[in-house]
Amino acid sequence: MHTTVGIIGGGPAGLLLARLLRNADIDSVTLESRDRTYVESRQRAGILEQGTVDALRSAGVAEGVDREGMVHDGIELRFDRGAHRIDFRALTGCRSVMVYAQTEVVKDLIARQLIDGGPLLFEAEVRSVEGADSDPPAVHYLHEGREQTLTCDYVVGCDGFHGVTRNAVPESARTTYARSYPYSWLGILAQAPPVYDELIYAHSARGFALASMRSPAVSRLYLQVPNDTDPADWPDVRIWDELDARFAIGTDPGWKLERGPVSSKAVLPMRSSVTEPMRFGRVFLAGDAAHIVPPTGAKGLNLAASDVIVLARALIHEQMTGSPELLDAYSDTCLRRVWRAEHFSYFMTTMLHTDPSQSAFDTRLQLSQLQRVANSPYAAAELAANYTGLPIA
Ligand code: RFL
Ligand code: PHB
Repeated sequence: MHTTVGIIGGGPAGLLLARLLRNADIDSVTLESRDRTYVESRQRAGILEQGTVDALRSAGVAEGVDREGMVHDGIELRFDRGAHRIDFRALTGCRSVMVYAQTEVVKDLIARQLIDGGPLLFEAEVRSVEGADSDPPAVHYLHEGREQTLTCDYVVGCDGFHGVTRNAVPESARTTYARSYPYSWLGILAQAPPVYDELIYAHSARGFALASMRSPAVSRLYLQVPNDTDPADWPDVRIWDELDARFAIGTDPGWKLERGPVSSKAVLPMRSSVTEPMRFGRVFLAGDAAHIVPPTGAKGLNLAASDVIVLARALIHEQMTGSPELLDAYSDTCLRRVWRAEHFSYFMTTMLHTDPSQSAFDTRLQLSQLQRVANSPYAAAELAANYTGLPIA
């Protein structure tokens, strides 16, 4: 089998790329190692920047987000037992974000691709990509018990942090910059109405906590926990009590989350990593395959979307004009935005979490930075501009 663009991975990056190419009449084949149910139910991100929503709209897959997405015009920061709102609209000239689960984005894209898109194969596990700098490169994969090969004009690795495409780039031609953090997140999904209509990011002496949501009836909540935490050590009641303690405000003992049945519980490590360049020969990397961020800035899914928006534009330009100019610029174009998001995610993470080795001096610095963001329109505007998303190049 041969195709113009071989896409490895059917997460948000791969699926959105397949759709953008389909709309421009460019052939693609998407190979996803997991089954459809697994991919559609993997609990992950929930915040879409305006640019991501616009891309879903222009790709014709925004019916769900337009019907069920919740526009958020700000967030709340809690620290020192006080609450401070960051008003995105006022600070950014009317920008906001949308709360719409990654699971729903993925379901919408899969449904549409299966109706009128290029082939999307589930349980098709890519084993290796060969000949990144040859024409054509070859993708070897296992599907329905058989070893198969797909040759492509271009291969795009959208196969996430643990994917195989990155290995197609010789080690001497790539550099990975990475940082890990001395804490993780315990994330839960709860059948309980969110207690507040915006997200709450809380700094506390007990560690960080985040209250997000998936719908008016479903909450998504996160707690900072030590690395290697076993979720089994966190029965539901312990999670709810800890969340209440971390979100505590003023002297109001009555401020409590609404509790409800917990339907998913998982520990998520916090890492930053960038592999450069994002292109080698005919192989491109996009989304988590090239870079990951700790989730505190809500950037992972949005970076995955902006990479493939830039890449689709470059592939379309090449197909229409024969000019490789935009493809040649792909890596540099994306990396500028990636590093900004890396910095913002690092900034939010280190401002809000308690490092187990942190001193009282470090805590004072965090509180000073939080005060600055809460009280200075300049500092707040910088946070709001990054959170709502900088322009896609
Ligand atoms: P994805 O979503 O990881 O999709 C990659 C896809 O590639 C498939 N795959 C392969 N397919 C074929 N052959 C192979 N050899 C393959 N190897 C892998 C995988 O099955 C998968 O379907 O990457 P993408 O598309 O770049 O999208 C990025 C976002 O998913 C990611 O940035 C965010 O969701 C980050 N993230 C979270 N962000 C949040 O804001 N809140 C969260 O709660 C949250 N949870 C998470 C996360 C990222 C995680 N990982 C694994 C990095 C939880 C996890 C565990
Ligand atoms: C989420 O809803 O999953 C979410 C929201 C904001 C973040 C991270 C995760 O910063």
